[in-house]
Amino acid sequence: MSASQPRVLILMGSANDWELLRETATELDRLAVSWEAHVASAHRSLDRTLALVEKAEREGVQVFVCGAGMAAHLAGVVAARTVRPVIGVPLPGGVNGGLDALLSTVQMPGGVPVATLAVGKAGARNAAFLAAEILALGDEGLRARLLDARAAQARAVAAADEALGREGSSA
Ligand code: RP5
Repeated sequence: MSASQPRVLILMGSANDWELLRETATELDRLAVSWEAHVASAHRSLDRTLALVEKAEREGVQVFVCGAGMAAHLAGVVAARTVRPVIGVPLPGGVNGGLDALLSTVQMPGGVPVATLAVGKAGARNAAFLAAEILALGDEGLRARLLDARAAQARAVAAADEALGREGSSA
């Protein structure tokens, strides 16, 4: 949990999901966005999950990130309870490397959206960036930090190309 009042609530269907959802927390820390994380299963602890969402709303959480595997309905039930943005991260471990979780998360009925990202680590990292982009609509400092992060990515690609150096040519 980060120190100040959380702006992002990270929910995961199982403690075992923290290995990947930690990526979200790490990127939020890099962007100086406060967060809090909880284990909250859609199927095994529905009432507690909904109570966590309501409490988070009262306390000012602005974006929800929900990661789950298999029959991944966590993001969907959270979206059913709130009109704040819900970002879904399908996790691998089930059928076809997480295809089950992807479809369970993305196939929401019209009117109850879940912004569904890639399966696994890339999705978990992008959940932080997308949450930050939403928050940055009203936060110029955060927008500047996002632009810095993009510039750092571009520098890293250029550095990787340079490191490839002579191996990158038959000459
Ligand atoms: C989902 O089922 C969880 O999100 C997890 O990814 C998957 C397996 O749960 P555990 O057996 O690890 O508790 O609800």
